[in-house]
Order: sequence, then structure tokens, then C-alpha cells
Amino acid sequence: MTSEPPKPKRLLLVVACALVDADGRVLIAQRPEGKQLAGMWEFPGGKVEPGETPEDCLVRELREELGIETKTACLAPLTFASHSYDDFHLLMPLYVCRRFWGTPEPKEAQALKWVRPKQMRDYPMPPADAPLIPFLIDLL
Ligand code: 9L3
Ligand code: MG
Repeated sequence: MTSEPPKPKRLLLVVACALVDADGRVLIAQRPEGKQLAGMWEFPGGKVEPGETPEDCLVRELREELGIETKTACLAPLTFASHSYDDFHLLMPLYVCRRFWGTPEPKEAQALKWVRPKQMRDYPMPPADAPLIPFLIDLL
């Protein structure tokens, strides 16, 4: 009997952002109840929609989720997360943003926290986000 080859997984492109304040702290957001990975702390961001660049997507997501404005030129790519979930493979570039307008507010019922990169280890993060912490520790 021959076994079936593994089914190719759907590829999901999500973009995330390390928003950095004047003090070198980074904003993390807690995924709300009812969502996948509820309760975990993540870098804000979301799925790239058809026709969007990753930078366009982040400008939109930061506006929708946090009510802040930034510009694509204020987003610097830092590294790339890649994680295989059971049903899809997630590719997630991480950008750093130090210049934005407004004060982040939880527009989607998520809790928000400004933390130093080393403190992030105390917060449960999704498996795609956790490996990004050392990059922020080195950068900041
Ligand atoms: N995800 C992981 N880390 C992040 C973000 C923004 C998203 N920093 C994962 C969680 C979901 C998927 O990407 O599996 C889609 O995210 P959302 O649209 O549910 O926020
Ligand atoms: Mg999101």
C-alpha cells in the first residue's frame, strides 16, 4: 500500500510591527477572547490583503487596531518569522516603527503593554512571534 504524499499547506502572509517608543520600549497586544491564540501577546499586525504591499498592510492594520498613523517610509524591515501550524504555514515579516502619530489605543478590545525587549520573555507569545524577541534585544 502506498501512502498519500503530504498535502501542501496554505501559505498565509501576515505582517507584524515592533512599535518602539522614545524610551526603547515595544508595544505588545494581547489577542482577544474568541480569536485563535486568544490570550497570547503578539506584535500588532495582520493579514496582507490582495493588492497590498506589506507596508501598506501595516499602515492599515496599525490604524485599524491601534488608531495611530504612520507612513510606509517609517517602517524598517528587521527579520522574518516562519512557522508551520497544523493547517497553514505562516510567513511573517517583522518591521520596526519608531515614528508614528497618535497614542495607541485598543480598538479591538485587546490589552496593550509597552515592554522592554527582555521583558517580553515573561509574556506567552505565539510560536511565530517568540523567536523574534532576540532580534529586538540586539537592536534596542
Ligand atoms: N499571527 C501571529 N503573530 C502576529 C500576528 C499579527 C498574527 N503577531 C497569526 C495569528 C493567526 C494569523 O497570524 O494565526 C492571522 O492573524 P489575525 O488576522 O487573526 O490577527
Ligand atoms: Mg491583527
